[in-house]
Formats: sequence, structure tokens, C-alpha cells
Amino acid sequence: MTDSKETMINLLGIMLKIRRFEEKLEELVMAARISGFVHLYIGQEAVAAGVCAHLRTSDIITSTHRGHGHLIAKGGDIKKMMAELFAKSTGYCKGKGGSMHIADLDLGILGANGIVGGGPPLAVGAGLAAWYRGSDDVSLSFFGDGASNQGTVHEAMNLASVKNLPVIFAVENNGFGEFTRQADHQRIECITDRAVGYGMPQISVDGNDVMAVHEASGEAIQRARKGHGPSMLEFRTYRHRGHYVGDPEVYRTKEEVREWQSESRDPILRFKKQLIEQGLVDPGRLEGLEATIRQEIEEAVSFAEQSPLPDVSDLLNDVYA
Ligand SMILES: Cc1ncc(C[n+]2csc(CCOP(=O)(O)OP(=O)(O)O)c2C)c(N)n1
Repeated sequence: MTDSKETMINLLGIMLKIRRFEEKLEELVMAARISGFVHLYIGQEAVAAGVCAHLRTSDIITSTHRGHGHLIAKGGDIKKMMAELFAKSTGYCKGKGGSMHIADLDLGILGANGIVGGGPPLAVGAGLAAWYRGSDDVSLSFFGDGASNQGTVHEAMNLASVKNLPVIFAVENNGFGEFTRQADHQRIECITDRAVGYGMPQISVDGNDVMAVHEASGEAIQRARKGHGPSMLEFRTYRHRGHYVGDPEVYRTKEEVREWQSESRDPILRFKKQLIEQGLVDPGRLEGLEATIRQEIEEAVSFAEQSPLPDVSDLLNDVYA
């Protein structure tokens, strides 16, 4: 194994931070302490963690309506994220955007995005900008199987390919577009089949195996950095929660969900087991890691709760007209 033990433990730490952040968020939404639409990423953590481990601050990502995991993995500040979710003035959008508008340009995060398929064209623009600057920065767009049917995604892939831009199209195939199974919204199994039409290298991997994600994305990112153009990656995964918090989930069975939450499929449980079995981490260190993360999340909640609401006088500031 070429990956160092510390890389693996860092990947586990990022996955745990995303999971615990969102478990807390879910609890807060269910208790009506946070309002607004929230889409949870639980179950897909290996994708954000494995991919973003290769990205520098100056590299760009575009995210989706299910964006918390991407933002945390790219280095987003969970205090400012939590404050935004609480609609407080200390949040990323001064409390006026909520879950689907969190962005941090200083960290290369062009933003979560409520427009399905809205991210890839932005990533192509960022890739074009990197190329103009003559830098070796890359841009990477996360999007879903549902989004992969959008015209914007196809136009973006074509332009990136024609211009040989440093863009990575990272599709997270979690099996559903809203309440519709993949098999009912597209006639292909491997979404990377679509890359063939744009003459783009592609690979489809198990998105719940963080090391497989890490390896595949590392190659694509290196290719883009070296000026060898775009790639498409498909990560096959599953979302453990409903499409949004409160989704009655009538389109799947509890048994199916439980199967994906089992130790053999859940990306965190299976990676933890692997690390312990290989003697790469001892349970004591894991407990320490969990405790630090829980503490950080509690601090983010306190910060958010104690922050002021936006002032009425600020209502029309930062609003495009
Ligand atoms: C342009 C546009 N069309 C429709 C919607 C409504 N919508 C929100 S999420 C979603 C499904 C997205 O599915 P997918 O891309 O697979 O992402 P996932 O929810 O599975 O993460 C749809 C259709 C939207 N937000 N934007």
C-alpha cells in the first residue's frame, strides 16, 4: 500500500467530521431549531473526502444542493456553516442564503447550488480562467446522477473537452434523482459512458471505498494539472437519508437502506474496520478523533446560537437586482 497511514487517518477524520456535522444538523432540523430545506450527504462521505484530499486551496470546486460534505472536505469553516444554517449574521452569507448558497471564494469553493446541473458550467469557466492565467490549478465539479441528464452538463463537458481544460467532472451516482431511481431516469448504468461521447478519459469506481475514490481522483487531477485535459469520474454510492430532511421515502424500503448502512457498505464503518484490522489505528486514537470532532461541532452550534440575527437594515444589501 503506497498511501501513508497518516493520509488514511486524515481521510477517516474528514469523513467523520462530515457525518457528525450532518447528524447534528439533522437533529437540529427535526427539533425545529433550524428551518429551511436541508439535503443530507450522509452515506456519501468517502467521495468528498477522497477527492478533496488532492486539491489545493487555489483549486476550485463547484458543489450541489447536497453540499455540506464538499464544503467541509475543501476546508470550509464549520462555525460559519452552522451560523448560516441558523440564519445568523456571522454565517457565510450573513444568514441570508442558507444551506444551498454557502460559498467561500478564498478556499476555492464556488458554492453549493440549488440549480441542478448549475455547477459544471461554472467549473468550466474556472478551468478556462486557470488556463488563461497559465496556472496549474484545476477545477472540479461535483454533481449527481440526476444532474447528469441536464443539458448544462453536456455543454460543459463538450467545451472542456474541445478546449482541453483542467476540469474534472465528478458524478456521485447515489442511485436516485430526487424520488426516482437511476434506472427510471436514464438508460445507462455507468454514467461515465457519456464521457466517451466527448472523447474524455473516464473511470467508474466504488464511491463508498475511500481509497478507491482517492486513487481514481488523484490520477484525474494530476492529468488536469499537467495540461492533459478533462476527465469524468463516477462514484457509485448511496444516500442514507431521504432526498431532504422530512422526505417520507416511499420509493424505497427500510431494508434496502439498512443494507447500505451495514459495516460492509457504509463508507465510514468499513474503512474504520479496515484500519483497525490492518493495525493502522488503535481504538484509543479513534476515540480521541471522535471526541475532538464532537467538541468542534458543539462549539460551532454554540457560536451559531450566540450570534445575532441579520439586522433588518441589512435586508437588501448583497442582493442582486
Ligand atoms: C434546474 C433544476 N431542476 C430541478 C430541480 C429540482 N431538484 C432538486 S434536487 C433534484 C434531483 C437531483 O438529483 P441528483 O442530481 O441525482 O442529486 P442528488 O439529489 O441525488 O444528490 C431535482 C430534480 C432543481 N433544483 N433545479
